[in-house]
Amino acid sequence: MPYTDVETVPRGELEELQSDRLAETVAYACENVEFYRKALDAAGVSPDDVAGVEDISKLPFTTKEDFRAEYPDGLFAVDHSEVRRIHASSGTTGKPKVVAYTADDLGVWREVMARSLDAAGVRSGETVQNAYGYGLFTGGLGFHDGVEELGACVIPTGGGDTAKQIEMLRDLESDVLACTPSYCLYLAEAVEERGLDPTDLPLSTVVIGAEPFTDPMREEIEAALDVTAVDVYGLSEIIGPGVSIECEEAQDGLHVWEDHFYPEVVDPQTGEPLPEGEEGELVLTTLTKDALPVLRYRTGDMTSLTYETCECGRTAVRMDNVTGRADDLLIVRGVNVYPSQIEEVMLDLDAVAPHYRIDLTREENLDRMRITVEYHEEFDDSPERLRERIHGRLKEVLAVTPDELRVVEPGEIERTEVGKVKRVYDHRE
Ligand code: DLL
Repeated sequence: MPYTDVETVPRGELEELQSDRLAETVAYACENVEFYRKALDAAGVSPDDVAGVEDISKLPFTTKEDFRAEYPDGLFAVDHSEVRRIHASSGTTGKPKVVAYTADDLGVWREVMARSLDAAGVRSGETVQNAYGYGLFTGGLGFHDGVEELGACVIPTGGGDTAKQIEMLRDLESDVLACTPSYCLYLAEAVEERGLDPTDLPLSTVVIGAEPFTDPMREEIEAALDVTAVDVYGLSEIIGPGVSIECEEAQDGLHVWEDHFYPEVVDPQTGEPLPEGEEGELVLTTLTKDALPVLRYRTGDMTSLTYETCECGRTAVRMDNVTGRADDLLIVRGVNVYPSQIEEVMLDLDAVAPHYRIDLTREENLDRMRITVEYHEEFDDSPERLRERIHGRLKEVLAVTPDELRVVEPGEIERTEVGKVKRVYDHRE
C-alpha cells in the first residue's frame, strides 16, 4: 500500500490536478516575483495563457544563472517574515543558490520525503542512520524530517566521522543507511579495514543519491553490504531530496512526485520538449511551493521519462537514473566524453576498485587526459597487464584515448569522506 492515495490515481485525474496547480503557480509567481513578471512579459505570455499542463512549453525556462543573478532572495515570493528555513547549494563557480521554505513548504518536503522512504521500503519502527550532511546542504535535514514524518527513528550522524558511523551502525543496529553512493563504498571499505565483515551489519537498505552513479557501482554497494540500494534524486532549487525515488519492488526508474513537481525532458541544445523515452535534460516546475515557486527549471541532469504504470502500482511517471549532466560533458580535443562512459569501463572489470579520477590539462594548446585507477585488494596479476586491458576497453568506448593511464595500489586515490565525490579535475580553465 503506497503512503498516499495520490500515488496510484489514474493519470487523467493526476493531470487535472497538475493543470489546476500549474495555472495557480504561474499566476502566483507573476503576482509575487518580479523576475517572473518580467520573464513572462519578455516571452509575450500572460498567466491567462496557461490553462493547464498542455500549455507549459509556452513558459520561458529558469536557469541556474537566474538563481545567481537574483542572489540572494530575488526569486522569493514571500516576505522574509514568512520564511521558516533557508538552505543553499554551492555551485562550481560564484555565489551559492539560496532557497527558502515557508511552514507549508516544509510540510510538503516532509511528505514527499516520507513517501520516498516508504517507496524505498523503509517502515515506521525502523532505524535510519542519516549520513547526509546537515547544514546548508538539503540532504541532512531533508532526510531527517522525512524519517520522523514516516514514524521511523532517525540517527543524525551527518556526513563524515566514519568511526562513529560504524559504531552506530553496529551498536544501534540501523536498518537503513542514507548517504551518497561514494561514501557508502568508502564506509564499506572502512568496515573491512577494521577487520569486520560489512555484510554482518544489520543493514537491509541504503538510500543513495545526491551524485551520479552507474549500475555496476550500485551492484558493488549491494554486494559489499548485502543490501538493496535505492536511488533517490532531488535538488535544492526544487525542494531538496525527495523529488523522485525508485521503489523497492522494481528498482526500475525513479517515481517523480508529480502532484508537486512537473517534469519535462528537453533537448539540451534547442530546449525543445522530447517525447517519452528519449534522453535529454530534465526540466522541473514546482506545483505547490510558496516561498520559491520555480517555473521550468533547467536542472542540467540528463534522463528520460516513462509513463507506463510500474509493477508497484504507482502511476507516477518514472525518470531514468541520472548518470550524467548536460553540462558535465567533457570536451577533450574536440571529442565529447561523458565521465560515466569511463566509469562503466572501470566498474565492469573485477580487478579494478571503484575508485578512479580523471585529470584534464592543456599543454601547448593541446588537451591531455590522464586517468588514474586503483586495482582491487584481491587483484594478484600484473598491473601492467591490467593497464593494457583497461586501455583496450577505453579505446572501444571512447572516441579519444587517455594520454596517460595509471594503475595504482589500493588506497592511493584520495577518498571523499564528506560531501559529494569529485572524480573529474579539469585544470584547463
Ligand atoms: O543533492 C539533494 C539530494 C540530497 C538528493 C540527498 C539526494 C540525496 P543539490 O546539492 O542541490 O541537492 O544538488 C543537486 O545533485 O541537480 C544532480 O546533478 C545531483 N543529484 C542529486 N541526486 C542525484 C541522483 C541534492 N540520485 C544535484 N543521481 C542534481 C544523480 C543526483 N545525480
